[in-house]
Amino acid sequence: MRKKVSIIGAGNVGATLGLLIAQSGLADVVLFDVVEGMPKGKALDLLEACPLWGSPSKVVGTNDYTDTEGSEIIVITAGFPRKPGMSRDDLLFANSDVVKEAAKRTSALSPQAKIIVITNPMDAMTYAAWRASGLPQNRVMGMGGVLDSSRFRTFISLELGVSPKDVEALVLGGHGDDMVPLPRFTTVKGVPITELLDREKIEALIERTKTGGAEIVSLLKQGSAYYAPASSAFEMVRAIVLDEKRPLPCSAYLNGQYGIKGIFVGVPAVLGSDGVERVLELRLSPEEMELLNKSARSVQVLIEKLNT
Ligand code: TXD
Repeated sequence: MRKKVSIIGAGNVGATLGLLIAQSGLADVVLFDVVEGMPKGKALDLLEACPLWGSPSKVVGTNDYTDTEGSEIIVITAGFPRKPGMSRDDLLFANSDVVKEAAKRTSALSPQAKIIVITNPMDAMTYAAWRASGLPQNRVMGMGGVLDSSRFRTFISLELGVSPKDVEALVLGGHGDDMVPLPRFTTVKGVPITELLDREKIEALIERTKTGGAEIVSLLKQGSAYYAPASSAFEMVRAIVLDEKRPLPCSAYLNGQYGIKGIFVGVPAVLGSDGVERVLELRLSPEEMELLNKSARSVQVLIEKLNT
């Protein structure tokens, strides 16, 4: 039987992820949103494209959580964007209510599911989803590192004039301003970029990666990036549905790895049918470790706010 992936929040990221899944025929798709009609309209539109893609996927749009029952994966993209006059903290609490409700309702209907959280501030929202779902830690994770690494890969490929396919990059830490791109673990066909680019150039590419989301927001004027974010989530969904055991950077629960305990933060993790099957511990330099710890502390501060 084809697996079912339910996407909570059928906005830009959610609907684009729905398109990628339906187009590939990887799984059936449920698009859930609180806005009436909209998820049904988008789902019908996608379903009507399936004959053209030769895809067997079923696509359903709904305002009713019961339609998500029996999902293999729940992807949470639901939430509010920041509005004028709204602080980051306001957004934190507004979105955590949305994410907690989504995690609680869906996990009750799909107790075997894996949850992938996309809603910002993502690492803290992943923690909130885990707590609300009652699922084991390995079955809840956040999407951030795949996207940040893809942005880093893009900028390196543009700089060197090589295919982005042959650029591998690693970005760790929280999905925020202090994310940690790691040049030592970033390679072009196996050659570390530290051998190919000077320090200044690498610093500039790192800076562009860190502000990659904001660069797009300022160009779009309304809303934020969604093609690359949805494609990044698709990579994680595929790794789980196909049990690929792919090492992908994602927000995973740490229980002492990297000296961090009790929070979700971006690290390389092996994704397969059990969700986060293993966290890979790299031997970081003291400088890299300090950057990761700083980033983890920012996530910790948000989680403490949620817990008070
Ligand atoms: O790397 C990453 N993790 C990110 C995160 C990359 C890109 C976007 N990132 C965040 O994902 C972004 O800051 C947002 O918090 C989410 C979703 O972004 P998107 O661009 O898709 O936002 P939209 O288009 O506003 O969609 C949000 C949808 C919208 O249709 C709302 O009606 C719906 O969420 N929504 C809800 N759905 C279900 N249940 C509830 N309660 C709800 N509230 C709003």
